[in-house]
Amino acid sequence: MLLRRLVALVAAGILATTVAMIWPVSSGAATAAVDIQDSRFVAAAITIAPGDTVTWTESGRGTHSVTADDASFDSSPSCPGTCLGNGSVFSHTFTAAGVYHYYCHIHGGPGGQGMSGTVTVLAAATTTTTTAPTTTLPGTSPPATTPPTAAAAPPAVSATAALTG
Ligand SMILES: [Cu+2]
Repeated sequence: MLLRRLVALVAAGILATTVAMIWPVSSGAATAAVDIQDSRFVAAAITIAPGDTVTWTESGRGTHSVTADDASFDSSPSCPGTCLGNGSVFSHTFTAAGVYHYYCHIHGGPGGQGMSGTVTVLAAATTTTTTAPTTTLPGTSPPATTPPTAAAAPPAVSATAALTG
């Protein structure tokens, strides 16, 4: 009986662990994908939540870079020279809200020139909460809640009385 319950608990634990391992989205952070083509980013403008990771995958034949206007990230600081080639993947996690402009060292420039894109990171509080309207009917104010009175302490039993009784 007890053994069967224990086995069930262990089985449930293993199942939960397995699900957590093959299902890594449980943390809440998401991944957005941008395709690096010749010579543009697709989609050029994306919107994500704080903590999300953007993954750029090069599918073109030329070489490119993913370089932030404010230098907060750069896939290829020494590009031209060493750049992203076909099949290369670059990813960056955005934690702070804001609009991040980026460009390709070879085919673009800061300020949205040529091959460029934007990542918009929304403010942290993006969960929409629907507040139900509070209607107060006249004359139906709820009775003032009185805190429950503390239960009377049980009379102390005198040890001597018990002994002499
Ligand atoms: Cu490029």
